[in-house]
Amino acid sequence: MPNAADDLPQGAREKLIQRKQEWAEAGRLLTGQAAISDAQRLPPGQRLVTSWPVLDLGAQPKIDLKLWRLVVDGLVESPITLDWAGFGQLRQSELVSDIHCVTAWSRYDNRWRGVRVADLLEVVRPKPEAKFVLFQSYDTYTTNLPLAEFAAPEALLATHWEGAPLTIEHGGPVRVVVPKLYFWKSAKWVKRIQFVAEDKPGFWEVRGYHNHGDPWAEERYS
Ligand SMILES: Nc1nc2c(c(=O)[nH]1)N[C@H]1C(S)=C(S)[C@@H](COP(=O)(O)O)O[C@H]1N2
Ligand SMILES: [Mo]
Repeated sequence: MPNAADDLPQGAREKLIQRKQEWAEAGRLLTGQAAISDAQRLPPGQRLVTSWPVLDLGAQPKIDLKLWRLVVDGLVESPITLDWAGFGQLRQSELVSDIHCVTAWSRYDNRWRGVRVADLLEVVRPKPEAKFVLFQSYDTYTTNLPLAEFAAPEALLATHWEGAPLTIEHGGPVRVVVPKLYFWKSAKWVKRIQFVAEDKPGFWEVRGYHNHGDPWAEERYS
C-alpha cells in the first residue's frame, strides 16, 4: 500500500505538526486547575461541542477491507493477525463514552460498537511481562499506553459510531477508543497493537505531549 502520509504536500503537513508542537512548548490551554474529583464529567479547560471535529496529520488512508489486517503481537501467549472476517467473529459490544481532545473540545455520549479490549485480551492473553501497549496506524501515526489503561472496561476497538460504520476521517474501518485519556491516545486506522515490557513514546509524545494524558489531571504536555 502506498504511504498515505505522502498525499499531503510536505509543507502543509510540517506546518500542522509544528503548530501543535508549539502549543506544547507554550503550555497553551493549561488552566492549572485541579479537577474537583474524577466524578466531574467535564475535565478542566475543556469546552463541550456537539459536532465531531476531525484531527489527524492530514492524510486519511483508504483501506480496502479485503486488504485490511490488524496485527496483535509482542508479549502475548497467542499473537494473531486478524482479517476483516476474523475481526467480525470476535464478540461485538456497544459502549457509550465521552471524548476529550487535548485541543480543548469534549463530546459527550458517543455510542460505539466494536470489540471490547477486554475481549481481545482474552484471545491473545498478554504475558505478565507486558506492561505497555504500542499502536501503529496505516497513516504512520504511533502512540503508547500503559496496559492497565488499555485493559480498562470502557476501552474498545471501534468499527461503528452512532449506528453507522466509522467514516474514514474518523479512523474507519477500525480505531482504538480509550475514553479515560485524551483522544490522541486513541489511534485511528489501527494496524498493529504490540504488547511490550518497556514504554516507547509515540508521535505526539515525542513532540511535547504528555506521555500519559489523563484529562482530569490536565496531563496535556510533558
Ligand atoms: N492514526 C491516527 N490516529 C490518530 C491521529 C492521527 O493523526 N492518526 N490523531 C489523534 C488525535 S490528535 C486526535 S484528537 C484524535 C481525533 O480523532 P477524530 O478525528 O475522530 O476526532 O485521533 C487521534 N488518533
Ligand atoms: Mo488531538
